[in-house]
Amino acid sequence: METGKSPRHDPGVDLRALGNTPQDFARDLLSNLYYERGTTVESASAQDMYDSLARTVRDRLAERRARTAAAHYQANPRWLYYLSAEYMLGRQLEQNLLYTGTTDLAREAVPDFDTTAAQDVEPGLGNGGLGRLAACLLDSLATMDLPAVGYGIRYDLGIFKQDLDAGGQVERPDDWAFQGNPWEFPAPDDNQVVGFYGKVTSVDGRREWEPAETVLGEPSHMLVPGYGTDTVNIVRLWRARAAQGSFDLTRFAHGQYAEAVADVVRSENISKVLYPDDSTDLGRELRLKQQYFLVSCSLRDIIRRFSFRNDGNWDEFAAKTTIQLNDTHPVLAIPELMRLLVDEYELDWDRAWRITHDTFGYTCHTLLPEALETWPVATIENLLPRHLEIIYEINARFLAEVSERFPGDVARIQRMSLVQEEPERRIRMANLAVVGSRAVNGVAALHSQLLAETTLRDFAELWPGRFHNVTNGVTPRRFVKIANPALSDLISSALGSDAWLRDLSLLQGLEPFAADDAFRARWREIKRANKLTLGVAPDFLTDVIVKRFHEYKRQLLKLLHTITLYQRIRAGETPAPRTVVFAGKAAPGYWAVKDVIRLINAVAATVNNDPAVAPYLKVFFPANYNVTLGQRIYPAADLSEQISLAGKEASGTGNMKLALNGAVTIGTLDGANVEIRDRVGADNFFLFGLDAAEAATLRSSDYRPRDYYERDDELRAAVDAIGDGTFAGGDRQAFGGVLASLLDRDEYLTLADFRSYLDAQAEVEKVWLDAEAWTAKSILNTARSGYFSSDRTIADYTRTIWGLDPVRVNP
Ligand code: GPV
Repeated sequence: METGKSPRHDPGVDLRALGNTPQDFARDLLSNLYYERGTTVESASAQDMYDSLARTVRDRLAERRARTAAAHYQANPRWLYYLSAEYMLGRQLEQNLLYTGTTDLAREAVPDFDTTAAQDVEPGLGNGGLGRLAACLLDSLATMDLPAVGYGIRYDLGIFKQDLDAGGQVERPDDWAFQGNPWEFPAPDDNQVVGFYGKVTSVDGRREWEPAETVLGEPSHMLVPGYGTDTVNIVRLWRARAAQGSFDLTRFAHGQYAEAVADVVRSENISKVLYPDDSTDLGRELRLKQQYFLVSCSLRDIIRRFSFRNDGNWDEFAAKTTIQLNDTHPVLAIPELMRLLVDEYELDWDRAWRITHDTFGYTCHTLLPEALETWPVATIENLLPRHLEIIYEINARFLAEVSERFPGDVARIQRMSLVQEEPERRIRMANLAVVGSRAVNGVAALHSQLLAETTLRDFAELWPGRFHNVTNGVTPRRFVKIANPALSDLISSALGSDAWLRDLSLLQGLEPFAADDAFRARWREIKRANKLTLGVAPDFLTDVIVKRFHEYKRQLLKLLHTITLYQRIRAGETPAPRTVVFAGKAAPGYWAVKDVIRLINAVAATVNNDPAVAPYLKVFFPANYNVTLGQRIYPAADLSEQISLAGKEASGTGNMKLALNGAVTIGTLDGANVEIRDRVGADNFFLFGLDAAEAATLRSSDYRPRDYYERDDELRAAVDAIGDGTFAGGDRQAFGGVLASLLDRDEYLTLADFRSYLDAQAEVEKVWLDAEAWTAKSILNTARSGYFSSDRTIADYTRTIWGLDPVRVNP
């Protein structure tokens, strides 16, 4: 048991008396309705019923959780702690019904099940791929019985909700827990005190930090059940609270109401809102406060848990504890652990450094320079003065090591230093992460290779053994079984069991069915039905590009193709009918792509209102792409667009979700696309575009997008249509920014890849018109994508980086 309180108390009753007969379930539901909500079946609102159902399901997991905690206490295992500023957990109800095997019981017991289930709100505590990956990894860790805790921040407001107003993105706050969150267990007694600002003094030869401000971190946890096992792990989320007594009664008495709560508000703002900037470094002080808040609370909690069975035995710490840093957001954990060990537990520096270094692993998720976090020295000095001293000390010792290996190589030392000098002094968080970790990994084979050759090259030369690849994966439970129940049933009946849900390599067994007419017909029927559920035409090719909006992801390239299709149809051509689905959010301040969203919707309005075009082309932009919407889109997709400029997308994970649902990919050799193509076969993947080396060469040469524009008539016509008011009621200025960015800069080589992309799309269309050939490719994509299960990802981490053993939970 890991709460630290009365570990071996055995209540002497069997809580599994939470039975699974329809009577048991109905009784527990009623009991929750009466005793937790204080209402009756007759007067229950949809929210009352939802909350009671959630508790009824949750209690079944809670009992497994108690057994898991007991097994973990018994085993005293090596633990994995996953530190992440983001988790995109997705809706909980359907998952937890599935994992407890109570779906049918719930449908029977709840009067209006669909209305009740529709109350379930997805906790959107992340931006995109990085946050969703964290959730998939937690799912797989539990499924594989590995002892792990996820640590994160319980933001009051998650990723904003996206509305479309006149085609443009409008952001609304996501007050996700407004009606309460029945999945969460508060643990206020496990709170931690976090310090900020203040000064450092020397006391008896030791450095002592006296913070000027303190905030409470109050944890709560959500359950993370494994599939097909009794293991239930937790994700522990911290919420900032003002210390008791922060309300200023004196000010209140003087009528200064806002001032009376100023301290409370200031403290609680730390976990108020998720920063909505994906893969860009914003550099706001509050963000640094969030990062330190997460790290400080989590490390103290980790030490508390360690001390419970291994008190004071610091030489065991790194053997019992491995902490994975999800990108650089939690990298202050490195100086914070040093501070705790040296200042608070009084270990000498070298011993503390050995422990720290042996404890951490760092996963990098990008190659984009603008995503590599740096913080001004002045900001850190003000907020975390002792941490800055520690970072300087780490740097001094590290640079001495570099000088010894590369004497006189001043340029190298400047590049590797944790401190950037120009144009202002800043701390390079990725460098700190690499120096302070035992293992560093990228998230796809190409990404890890490029990291070692470019972004982190100096470090890979110094410590080649520290660098690894762990290709991302996705959970097949949520993204196939729950998202696509009909396809899952077909797969299970073809394979003779549902064992594939815990061993996705078994999907290979589907390969022979690609040649089976009846199976192919059934496969197509399911795709058709899934399109109807999504609300798109069942016989059109469903062509999807769903992901965060970024220039490097090149939604504009897809749009240029769409405009060309429109112009061809207007000119009398009759291409294969297709629906182009765009979905995704843009960071609120990222105007370049907000204009792209506006342009897509302007094109959609023109295309969708043109009766001459209607039989051949539709453009669909459902608002507010999130996990829930993704679960509806992936099963309906025929074509998966993965068209980032090669060398820019670290991995991608939507590509995997789509392939597993039978979408065929059109893509560049970027991120995990490379591995998808290797596995599904070049014949079952539509490749186009520059590769990473070619793209880098072209970008560093005198690239002139206008040359491509002038040489290609269709490209010119499509670009001209953006600038001549075709999609803006004649207003030539409406999309001037987009036009200029394409013709003057085209940073992501959209025009250079346009013709190659259109050629590949022509190939797509040819194959699509042969429904049998297309379906065979679709089936083979599913059959050969078992590698992209996050269970395999976890097996790789466990083997190459974490060295964890499973702990089985007694039934
Ligand atoms: I750095 N990623 C993200 O979602 N947010 C970030 O802040 C950063 C990276 C993404 C990458 O862009 C994807 O290529 C990758 O698949 C995903 O992280 C998970 O590794």
